[in-house]
Amino acid sequence: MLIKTRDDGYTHPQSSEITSQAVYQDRRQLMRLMAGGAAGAVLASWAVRDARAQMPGQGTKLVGRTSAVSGASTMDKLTEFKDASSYNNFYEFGTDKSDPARNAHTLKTAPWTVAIEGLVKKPGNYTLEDLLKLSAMEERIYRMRCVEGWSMVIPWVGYSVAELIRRVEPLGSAKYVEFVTLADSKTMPYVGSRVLDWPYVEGLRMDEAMHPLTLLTFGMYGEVLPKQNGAPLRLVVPWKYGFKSGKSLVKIRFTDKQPATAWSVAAPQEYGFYSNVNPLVDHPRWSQAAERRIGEDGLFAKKRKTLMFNGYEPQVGQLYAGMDLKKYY
Ligand SMILES: Nc1nc2c(c(=O)[nH]1)N[C@H]1C(S)=C(S)[C@@H](COP(=O)(O)O)O[C@H]1N2
Ligand SMILES: [Mo]
Repeated sequence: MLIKTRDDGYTHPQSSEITSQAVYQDRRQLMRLMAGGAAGAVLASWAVRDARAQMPGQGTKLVGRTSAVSGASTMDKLTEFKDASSYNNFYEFGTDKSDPARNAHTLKTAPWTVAIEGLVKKPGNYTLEDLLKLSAMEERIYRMRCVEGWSMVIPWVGYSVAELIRRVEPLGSAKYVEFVTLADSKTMPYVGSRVLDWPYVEGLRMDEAMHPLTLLTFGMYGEVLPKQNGAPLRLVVPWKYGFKSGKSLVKIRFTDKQPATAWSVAAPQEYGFYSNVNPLVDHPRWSQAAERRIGEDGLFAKKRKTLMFNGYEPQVGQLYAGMDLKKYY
């Protein structure tokens, strides 16, 4: 196992700066679960790091387990935790970038179960505890490129969703995977609003879901996910626009038909099923050739060029060999 100490000056945030007391209790509970899981060593060190980060004045450096998945990490400078946890899209909690951080405290993340349904040999309800123990956690530093033209670089913690998919044994007839997220109007103030059809649904072709880069994500910056980032578990698909990465997942369904996904239903001419990051295919209302890196580029700073498949072309390009990406946007 490779251990890497960060040398870019990144300092772990004090947990008191980012969590209220109630959230903090939840978090401790989860940390205990994680430390007791099958992935003992990695998770224990994660818990220790978390504990160290809570001591005032330690300036703890983040130590991460480098991902075993080829191409899973980038050398780009990390986005500050405070930016990654305060500038969000999570429409269930409001459409303003600052709404999720302000409103998501009402989300109840325990107990939590994920239903596995459809064309699969082992359907059923899997608890968060089951899922935490299912495979070893890795830290992967991925770029996140939002379709609106901004990007971040975030150290996510999780494992390839392929690990889960293999365990539940999809049938040969399963061609797509649908990811359904929580829609609880009691705790999510914008569920019921007409911006989108709820629940927020996303989907991937089976081979995309099975790709090792596709991360079932439980944490970021060495801690469990903040609620505004999709606690207690979400998907991160780094070569696709951010909206493909559904937050607060409650159902994973295997199907033989391409799922009707939230944004492609709301505005089909603007958002397709594939939504691969592609600087050569513009959004009908704006160019996708460049992006602004949150926290790094000032308002008047030059944007950076957007990379094909968000820079993951060597890993995922083959999935789309021969496809017309202007047609399958
Ligand atoms: N359930 C749900 N998941 C969601 C969204 C949402 O509105 N609801 N927004 C998406 C969009 S548009 C983006 S860019 C990413 C943002 O993830 P982040 O806030 O963790 O950076 O989450 C995606 N996942
Ligand atoms: Mo987005």
